[in-house]
Amino acid sequence: MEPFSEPIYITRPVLPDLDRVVDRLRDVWGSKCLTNMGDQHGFLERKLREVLKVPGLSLFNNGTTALIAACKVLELKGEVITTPFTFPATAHALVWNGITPVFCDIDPETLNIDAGKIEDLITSETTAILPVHVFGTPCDVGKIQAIADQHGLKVIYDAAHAFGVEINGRGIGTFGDISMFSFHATKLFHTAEGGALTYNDPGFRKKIYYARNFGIKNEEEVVDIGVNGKMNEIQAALGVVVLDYVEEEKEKRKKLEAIYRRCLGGVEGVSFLSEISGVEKSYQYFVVKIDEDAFGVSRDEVYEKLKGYNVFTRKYFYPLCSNYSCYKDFSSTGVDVLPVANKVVKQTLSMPFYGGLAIEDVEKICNMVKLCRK
Ligand code: T4K
Repeated sequence: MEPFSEPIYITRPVLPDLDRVVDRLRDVWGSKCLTNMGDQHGFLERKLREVLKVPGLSLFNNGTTALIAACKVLELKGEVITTPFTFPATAHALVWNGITPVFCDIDPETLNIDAGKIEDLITSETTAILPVHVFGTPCDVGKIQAIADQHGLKVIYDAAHAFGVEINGRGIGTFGDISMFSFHATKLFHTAEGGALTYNDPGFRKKIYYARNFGIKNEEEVVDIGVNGKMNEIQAALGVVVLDYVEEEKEKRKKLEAIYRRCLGGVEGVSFLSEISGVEKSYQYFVVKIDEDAFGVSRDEVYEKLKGYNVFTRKYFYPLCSNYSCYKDFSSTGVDVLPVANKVVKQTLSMPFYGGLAIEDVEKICNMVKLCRK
């Protein structure tokens, strides 16, 4: 089969009509305010509160800074239980706060933290649970909250992939104490770089404000040790325009997902992630699992062979955080204590998935996957 003439990546950013972005930037120029919580910032915060169905939302310059700030606001210390199957930012945010990440194994169907294994990891040092809604699939929020309540722990969700996810009509950002969203260029909704924290408790708004703005209260008072986590007006203006394209992008992705499911559904050794009833999905990623024994070739071979066809998939989230050189000496990182994560991370492959792909492109990619078999 002929390779694609142009490289196909796992994603391409939603790029709105440039004239519309320029129009919005004219407003920014007119205001002479480029950052420090101007009109675009305020407008985007209000819009996102509605779209995400959350009572409280504070914008940040990226998701990682937002997560670091959330740990500070919740005054976490000691140990926090999290997942090894995630992007480095999740665990790093803890260590930047002087906290020890304790890695918990994952559920093989959802790839999220296995809520049934959390309690065994709780010690007198544990202050919180930091689960990730991996690839936008919601965690077992009910069970996680029950554990947190019983042991007096905080819950921060890394919802970087979960834009627009709802459980029975409830915004995903309303679960736990605080949730973090990423608005990086690779996300369904983006501001080039950006992020947000969402929360139910209105008391967090001021604390988060200080955490992202040097702790400045007024010209003469600095009341907390904050960072510079502010989203600027150009990012916010871009976000306001991108937001208008999200539903259309989601519809396109829904159609592409249906093609993947139809073309790869019956293929032995290829499986998809579990779907949960009552969940409005994010359509952020489309991930397959390759079982080497049943499929005949490994995930790594599929990844390499697809490159030969000019298709650049990603092995998210390989390697596991627990296997990074900076974490491998932590006590919770052994392969024996994280058997599911260490197995699954060799099987998952994030496929090209963005509205700019044609249905024929996805059909061709699926045929290429089938041709990878020996
Ligand atoms: N928690 C979780 C669970 C996360 O997944 C992330 C970020 C975070 C926290 C932290 O949030 P942020 O601080 O980033 O807001 C990308 C993203 O940079 C990262 O935001 C994301 N997760 C992660 C899963 O993916 P890379 O290193 O894999 O990206 P990169 O540059 O290789 O891009 C992937 C593909 O996208 C490229 O092959 C081509 C395409 N692309 C990328 C960019 C940046 C474009 O077409 N245009 C672009 O501008 O991390």
